[in-house]
Amino acid sequence: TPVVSEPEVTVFRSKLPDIEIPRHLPLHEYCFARASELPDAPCLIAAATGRTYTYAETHLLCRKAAAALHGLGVAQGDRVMVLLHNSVEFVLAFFGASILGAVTTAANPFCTPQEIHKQFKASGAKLIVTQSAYVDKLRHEPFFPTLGTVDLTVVTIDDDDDARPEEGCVSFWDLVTSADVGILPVVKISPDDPVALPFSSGTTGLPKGVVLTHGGQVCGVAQQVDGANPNLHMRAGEDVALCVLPLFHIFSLNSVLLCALRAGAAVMLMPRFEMAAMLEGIARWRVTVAAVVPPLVLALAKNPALEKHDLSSIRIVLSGAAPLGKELVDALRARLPQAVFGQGYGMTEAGPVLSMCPEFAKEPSPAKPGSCGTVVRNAELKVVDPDTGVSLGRNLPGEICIRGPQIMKGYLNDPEATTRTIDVDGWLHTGDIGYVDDDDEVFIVDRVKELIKFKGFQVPPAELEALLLAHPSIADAAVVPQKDDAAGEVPVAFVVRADDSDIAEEAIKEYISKQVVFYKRLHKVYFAHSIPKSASGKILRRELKAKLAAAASA
Ligand code: 4UV
Repeated sequence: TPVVSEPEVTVFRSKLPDIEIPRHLPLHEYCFARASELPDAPCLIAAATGRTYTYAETHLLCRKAAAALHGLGVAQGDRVMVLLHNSVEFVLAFFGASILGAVTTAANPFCTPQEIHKQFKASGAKLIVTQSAYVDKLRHEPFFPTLGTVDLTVVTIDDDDDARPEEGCVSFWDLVTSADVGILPVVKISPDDPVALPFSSGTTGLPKGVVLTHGGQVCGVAQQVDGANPNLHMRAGEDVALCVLPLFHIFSLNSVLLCALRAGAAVMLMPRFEMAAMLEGIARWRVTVAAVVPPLVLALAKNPALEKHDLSSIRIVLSGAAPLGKELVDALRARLPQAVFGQGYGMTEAGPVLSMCPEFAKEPSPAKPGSCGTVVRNAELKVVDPDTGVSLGRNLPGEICIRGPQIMKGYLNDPEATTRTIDVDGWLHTGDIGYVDDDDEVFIVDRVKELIKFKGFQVPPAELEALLLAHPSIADAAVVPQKDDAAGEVPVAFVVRADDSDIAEEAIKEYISKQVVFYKRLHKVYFAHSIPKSASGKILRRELKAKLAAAASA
């Protein structure tokens, strides 16, 4: 019989040996596995109130939150929407849902009612945990006409005896304080059951629900912090992780919260980025591991207030979500000489981490400036020619693909988008262009997917294009990234006016601003006679980007 030979594939793997991963454990059991060993160690530090919660307290409160959600009718498989800034309540709601076998879909509370409603609808959530300041968004006609009815339960976290819950809402703490964990139902959770549903546009189109499972997240965390030589070394009872990046994004949820808990470290929760409070918090609680995005590195490198605070506790600065320039690292390194700087490379769909700086390992090995580290353990990475799909060897840039037990199960209710992203052999195609060098280090050089990243936040062009096309004065439109020193990239639009229209740039920007969260706002509108498209009608984004680049260098 003829031998069918597989096409040659160069697979890159971690230099560290694979590890044993307890994939069978539900995520909450896996993350709190050490709670009984470390009952009195700090687990959560709420920077806003100064309160610290031990592992024993946090674990009990998570179970109480589960009982509270159960009392509100949340059952296995249900979706719970969390519309919160980083807070103790975010953590309790997330694990409370997990304990019940329910799924958390978190969103940025700064989103508009329209954006929140889209995710709420798409996820099929019936309950939203939020704070009273955002309840008005959930009353906003025509998106949310049903507040307080059977269709939607709204739980608010910030009411106390002085401020009773908003009308139509129930109080999180009333329910949690009085909850009886004895009523918790016995649920059987399998590794393939979903636990988190972040939204991401992936390589193309509109935001989609990314189904992350218990088993997948256990693997994604284990690849970073488990084993004899963890890639991201955090010490139980000693390390304190800075949690200022938003937990509704996968970087912070997975690599900060879940990893720190699994390791037995403490998590200092900051509700939002505010320089003075962050520096005070770092000094007061002796933060050791700081997860950041490049704009935060820039802000830190430039801020004179840094000198006034004792930041000597920081030993790891992990940057991710967007490219980090070498000059920027050098500028901050001068001010934090004791710290190790490096990058992680993640993508929501990838579970999320593809590669991590090896200098963060328990037994560190060196990494070059600009590298995104080496591929995580128990996973395979390959680089393919984006046009032919042919696997490429070292030092040749192509599309990065990842395979392993940590990647998403797929997009929610979207098998077509799923098969476009994860191929039949199980490879997830990232839409990122990069290469692997002679020392197994990953370098990202470009992005072929549509996605725009403003300070690490996702801006899906298709979403803005759909809004633009809905405007009667606009005949056609395309949105592409423009380079920006502070934000990395900003979205700009090319617009073809309708025949009889003289609509101005400001009017278009305002029309978009009213409908989207701040980081999706258009920074510039260029009027054009037509939008370049392929024969099949796809926008030729490369041409538009080239136009911008040519204009910038002229
Ligand atoms: O889907 P997403 O918004 O996901 C992220 C996740 C980043 C993480 C997660 C865990 C970590 O430990 C960590 O260090 C980073 O951003 O956007 C995915 C896209 O963002 C770009 C790239 O285009 C991804 O496909 N991106 C992410 N990290 C980097 C990056 C990086 N280090 N350098 C350049 N681009």
